[in-house]
Amino acid sequence: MPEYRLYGMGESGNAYKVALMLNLCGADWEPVFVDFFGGESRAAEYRAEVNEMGEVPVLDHRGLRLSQSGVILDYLAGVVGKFGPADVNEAREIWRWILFDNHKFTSYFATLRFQFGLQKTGETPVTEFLRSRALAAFGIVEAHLADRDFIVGDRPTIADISMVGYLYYDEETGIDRAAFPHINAWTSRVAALPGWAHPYDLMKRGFPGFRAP
Ligand SMILES: N[C@@H](CCC(=O)N[C@@H](CS)C(=O)NCC(=O)O)C(=O)O
Repeated sequence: MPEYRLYGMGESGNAYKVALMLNLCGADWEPVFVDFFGGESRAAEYRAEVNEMGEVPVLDHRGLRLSQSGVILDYLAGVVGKFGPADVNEAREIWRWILFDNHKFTSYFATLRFQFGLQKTGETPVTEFLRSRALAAFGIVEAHLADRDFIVGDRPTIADISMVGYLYYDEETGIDRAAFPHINAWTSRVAALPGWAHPYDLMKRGFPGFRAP
């Protein structure tokens, strides 16, 4: 059995953050497909046996079960010795950006993409609100990246791996991504790292209507 097992599915950018980290580190891992769209992660059994929070991703490392992508990335950086902070100041900065990512950069954009791009709700007051909040977060990251290659320091860290999690999907969100050249250059820099792969090449998709290529 591989050393690491990752519970998730291809559509989950949060699971992709961990899958990408594992791949960039050259870790021995396998995905464990969670039928999120079929309700598996909302079932009592999943909450009792896999994650009481009812979420993916969950990483199993030799029987240790971890959830929350930021915590998992921090754990892996420590265990593998890659993409972590060089000192306590960097560690604090990395957490500052991971928290911003979880609260704003990922969450508004991911929820917008889920409703608008996957569920195809069409425009609603909710999608309008989510897009305005996502655009505000994009603006902050765009400004941060105007004069730097990576989020913290001068090399890729788990802050980058967390924050790019939803940026390689191409489902419609109604956001003009061309308006964010610094973000686009940064995602290309991360995509050039050895071991990078697209989320749909790392984990099986589960959304209804998906047909295997
Ligand atoms: N902050 C969490 C967010 C995880 C999360 O929201 N995962 C989604 C799938 S991308 C999920 O499982 N949602 C289930 C729910 O909210 O009920 C992380 O970074 O791991």
